[in-house]
Amino acid sequence: SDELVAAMPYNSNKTSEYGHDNALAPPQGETAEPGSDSLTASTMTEETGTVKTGGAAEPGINATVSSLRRVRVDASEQPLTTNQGVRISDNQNTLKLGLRGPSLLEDFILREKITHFDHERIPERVVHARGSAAHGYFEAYEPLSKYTRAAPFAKKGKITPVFARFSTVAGERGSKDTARDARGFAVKFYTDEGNWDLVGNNIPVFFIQDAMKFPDLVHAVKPEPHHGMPQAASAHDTFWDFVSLMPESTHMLMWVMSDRGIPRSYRMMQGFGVHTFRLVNEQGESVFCKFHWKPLQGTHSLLWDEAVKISGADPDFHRRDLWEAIESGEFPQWELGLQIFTEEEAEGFSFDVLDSTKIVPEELVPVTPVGRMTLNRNPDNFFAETEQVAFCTAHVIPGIDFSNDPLLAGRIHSYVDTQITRLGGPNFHEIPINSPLAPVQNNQRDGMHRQALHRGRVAYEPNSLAGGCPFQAGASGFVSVPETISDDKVRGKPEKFAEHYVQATLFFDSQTAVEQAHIAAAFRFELSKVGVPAIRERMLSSLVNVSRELAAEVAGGLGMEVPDAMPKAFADPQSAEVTVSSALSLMALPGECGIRTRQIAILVEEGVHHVSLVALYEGLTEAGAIVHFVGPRVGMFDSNSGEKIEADKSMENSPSVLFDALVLPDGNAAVEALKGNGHTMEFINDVYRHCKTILALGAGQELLKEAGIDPQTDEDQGILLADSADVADMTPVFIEAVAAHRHLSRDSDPPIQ
Ligand code: HDD
Repeated sequence: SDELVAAMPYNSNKTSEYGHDNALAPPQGETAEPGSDSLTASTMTEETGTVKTGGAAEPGINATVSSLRRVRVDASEQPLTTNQGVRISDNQNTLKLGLRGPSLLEDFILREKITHFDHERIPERVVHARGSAAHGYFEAYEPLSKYTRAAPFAKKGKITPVFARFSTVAGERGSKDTARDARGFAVKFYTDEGNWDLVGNNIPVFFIQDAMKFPDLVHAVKPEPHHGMPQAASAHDTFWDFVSLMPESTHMLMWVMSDRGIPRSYRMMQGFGVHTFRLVNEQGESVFCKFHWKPLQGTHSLLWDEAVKISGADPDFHRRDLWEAIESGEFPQWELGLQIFTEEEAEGFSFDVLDSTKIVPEELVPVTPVGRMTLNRNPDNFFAETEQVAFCTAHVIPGIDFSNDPLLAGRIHSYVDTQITRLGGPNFHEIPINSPLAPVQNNQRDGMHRQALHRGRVAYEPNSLAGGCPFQAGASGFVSVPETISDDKVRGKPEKFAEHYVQATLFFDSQTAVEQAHIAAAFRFELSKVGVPAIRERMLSSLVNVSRELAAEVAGGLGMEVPDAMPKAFADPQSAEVTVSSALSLMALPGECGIRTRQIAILVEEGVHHVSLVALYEGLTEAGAIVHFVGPRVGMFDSNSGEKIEADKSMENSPSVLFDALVLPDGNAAVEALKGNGHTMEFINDVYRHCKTILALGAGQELLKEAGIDPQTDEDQGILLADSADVADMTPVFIEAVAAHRHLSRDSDPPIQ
């Protein structure tokens, strides 16, 4: 297989490419025990590979790479050609009659190039247009055969290749990453028994209960149709008009207005399948199930002021973060957990499990970890993979089935349908990123962009001319769970669907005080952008039903009185099993990642103290942080020892919102120069306001004072002072403070700094 790897085309710009010198690719054929730390260094092996897919994967090679290999293009040391493979001699000049004469129609080279260019764009996704994706694998902890025959859970340590795409919902393809929004969390499992897509969000509930309302919801949140504004924002009249008239949205509004609506990174958010699904075992017995992804990097969020500023400084903030982490070998991981419960248990719940605006509290049904996903390879080509990947909730495999959730039903239709416009026809399953590893044999034929060469004269079933093949798989195929239903044909909802507030209150009451304050501030911000007073008032009247304190806080922020509560559709609901759930607070999942991949800025100027900064740089880098020297400009600076320090970022090109922590350097001359630069104060002020850790070394403490921060009166653990000589002792203290993510005792509304 060494030869095989060597023969593979590779992208020389990618450090993590297989076959590349110094590649970060996993060692050949290594197998890791589930749960061991070396897991990140393993991919598919003969043993755990996909046996049913026309051969096991090559050792050390992720099977998705093999399936994409035939379409990878490597142009190194190759001549330019047309799409017909004809070599192009001149790529600069049109064919003309005379140097100053007219261009000739016969210039097929020009025409092919321009024509192709003219058709480069495809329609963007109608929602979730903005996204980023990566390859990886899922590894099962234990066989789950008691509950499901689904291939990925067939045996302990079994590995299934995946492709995961994260997205915002409302913004267009080129919009900013840090908008307040739900985030898509879609995972395609290339299983032995066909593709399974788990198309979820980072929020476990949805705005609406019935797919019938989806176009209305999306029309309301998208830019208003008359003037096309605002982009990637829910803070406008049509959205709040709609949701204030749809009290079933209230629970999800609480989540989106919480800090979960502005994650720090795609790597640091949870994922949820949202709907109740079914698991089905070999005997055809089924249980209900909810899917949860838990990031092993911890769950962390931005602050709103920070998110707004990042959207200007780096609209690709989340895309860059995911890409860079994977390129550097810091492979993000999520644990998959299941909430499993029976239909009988579900009947006893105070809420309806077919209602996607409700969670099943973890205190009622615990989450059982069943496996782990690792993303370890960036796509080769954004368009071919991230843009063309087609997730469909209808893509399930034997062992996974649907519940009767009416929102899910509409989705089962919508996703396949939308790809036909977006990807130009019914053969999108043949686009390499979408094609299953499991073999595809059926009698579907033709259509736009058909790739498969179906052989023989038979394209129907039953047949005798092809020996009856391909034949029906019977019990080894997908068999829907039988369900006896005798009822009226009706447009309506079950009774428990009419209760809209109990779980919104559960969510709010389960938050820490800081999180509650952020929720109130988010409602205030969003509603302050609403121009029609009646909409603000209606939304406030709905919030009264969630929490009078919340409604009062938001009303105060809008200069309004608290209105009367909105009449409830279901005045006397069954009492809830759970009234506070710590799992709903973001603070509940701190993660195990320390300061790995955290971005730390060390300010530099001419005359900066050399020894202390180099020591600190090394200590932090060793702990896995990404440390940048940030100057008034990029380039070389003379330190106090005469040695050079190179600034790879400038305060102009990288304001402090892009970093997780700040170091103010020692060195009198440097500090004097930094003091005179307006950018320095902005830099410090934002780090302070956003509750991040600041370490001031020696004379650098002057800069804190200059910025109006008095460390003596400030008791928070995120402002650290040290002499340059004490850097070695201070480094672990600093690391601990950065790992805390934020020092929220500093958080105030409005900000004091
Ligand atoms: Fe959806 C895309 C998640 C309800 C119709 N949806 C889309 C994506 C995600 C979700 C993550 C992007 C997939 C990707 O990365 O390509 N959607 C959800 C969740 C929902 C939900 C978690 C509620 C539980 N969606 C929903 C409904 C409908 C749709 C009710 C229609 C009836 N969603 C679509 C779509 C999209 C889509 C129009 C746009 C692009 C695409 O499918 O491929 O079909």
